Amino acid sequence: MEKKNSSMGAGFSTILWCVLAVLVVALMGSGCAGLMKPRIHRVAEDVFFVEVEEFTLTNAKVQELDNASGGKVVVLQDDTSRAEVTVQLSKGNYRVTVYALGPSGEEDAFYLTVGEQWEERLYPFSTGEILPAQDVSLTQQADGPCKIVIRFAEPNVQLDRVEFKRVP
Ligand SMILES: [Ca+2]
Repeated sequence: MEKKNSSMGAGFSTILWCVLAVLVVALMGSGCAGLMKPRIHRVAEDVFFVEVEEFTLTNAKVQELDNASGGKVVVLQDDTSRAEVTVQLSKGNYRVTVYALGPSGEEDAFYLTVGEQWEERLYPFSTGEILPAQDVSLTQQADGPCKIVIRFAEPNVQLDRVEFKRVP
């Protein structure tokens, strides 16, 4: 009887340890995804950018590119691909601009969602070099997080960086 109890106890504590281990791994995993802050590259008092290669990437490839900011760009592979990041913004108005290289007119479009706003289909102003796409206006209602999501629209688009410019 005593023996049975102690083996049950051992089994129970083993289960507890397993549950604990799973929880720790899950928490660490979500912590890395949720709390990891992108590096902010400030270029002026009211302008900074984040590298797309430092976003959380799903089904996307990081490539080296000499002229790119940080020497790297991201290529989304297909409809399931996305690049997302959460930045902390002070309350205010911003223009958000994605810099990207589209090899051709059929390989330059992507979808951008800024905060709670509608998703927009964008593309750089021209092809063959890293150029800004149309900027998106954002009003950040309070100091806090703003999520940026870039999704696949056309193949081979090379996404370099996302710039935030504070505007009046
Ligand atoms: Ca880059």
